[in-house]
Amino acid sequence: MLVYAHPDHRLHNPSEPHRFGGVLLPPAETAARADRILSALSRLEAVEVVCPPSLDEQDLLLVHEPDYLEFLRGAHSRWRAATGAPADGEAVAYIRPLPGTPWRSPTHVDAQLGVYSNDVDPILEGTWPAALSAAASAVAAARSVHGGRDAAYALSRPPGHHAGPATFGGYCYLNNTALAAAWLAARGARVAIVDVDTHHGNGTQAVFWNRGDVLTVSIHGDPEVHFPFFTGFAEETGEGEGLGANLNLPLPSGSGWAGYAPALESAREAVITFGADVLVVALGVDTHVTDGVLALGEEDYPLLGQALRIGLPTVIIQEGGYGEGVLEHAVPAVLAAFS
Ligand code: Q9C
Ligand code: ZN
Repeated sequence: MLVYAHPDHRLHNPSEPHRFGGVLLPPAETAARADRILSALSRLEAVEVVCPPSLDEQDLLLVHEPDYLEFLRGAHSRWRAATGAPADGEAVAYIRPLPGTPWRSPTHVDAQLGVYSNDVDPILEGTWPAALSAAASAVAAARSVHGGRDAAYALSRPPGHHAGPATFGGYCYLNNTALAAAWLAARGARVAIVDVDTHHGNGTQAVFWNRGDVLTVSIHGDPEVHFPFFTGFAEETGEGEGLGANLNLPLPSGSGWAGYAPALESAREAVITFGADVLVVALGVDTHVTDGVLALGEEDYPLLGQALRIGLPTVIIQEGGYGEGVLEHAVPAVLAAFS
């Protein structure tokens, strides 16, 4: 398996705890995650690890709004100038516009943090270069598959599938999966995305909501009770040209392989019916029982890897997965079974 990984991911390594449901928790999405995956992958045979070339930043416009990109790039230094915070400070939104009443686009960075995010994710001094490096891995993997490779894996972090055209959230800043798919679609490919992260790929859904040339499928824990809550329901099928090109397969909280396997089969059928000529997999392994949303076990990840072999050129992008021992086992298990 060809693996793209970039060391700049370490520039985004949040450390401030945040309160979730009344409990103060340390950040789950840290630099250690990618290091853990990479050392586990090096124990697989036939793994070739390559540092991707720098992204052509024009490619970001395939997915993201120019004002959002300008904000992400400059937010930390503007926040320091406005607040006197130190270089290692973590900029987090504390105020947001209210719906239902007119509001003016704010010029203050604290207010802009609340316009561009819907969560408590921080912007650090190194968030922008780290997010760029994750996107570079995703686009490099897409490029190599476009160039004739059967498959490539991007060890992208921070992850991407919760980032929308102009929003960050759920640990995601640039939508790596959407960038890989949009890059391929811009070259004429008919692209299917299958998102197997345990959370709905809301950012990816938003990016392609009106597009008929990219199918978005997401299998995830019931958003009635799990992040991202507001989207991920079966009735969301896309709009305009995109009507019918978005498929959500929410599963009851705590579903194991018995519930998961039929959803995967529906996803496979949708990809084939769509007539895709390339597949992009958003590979979150937070479906593991220890993450508290779905309840896959160690033995299920080889089955997942096999099910993702649809006979299409395939780009695999890392999304979530956090639990001790889970990343180390599940990511190599999926890639080995896929290969
Ligand atoms: N117990 C990805 O998997 N919720 N993002 C935190 C803490 C945020 C997940 C709740 C979940 C975001 C890429
Ligand atoms: Zn997730």
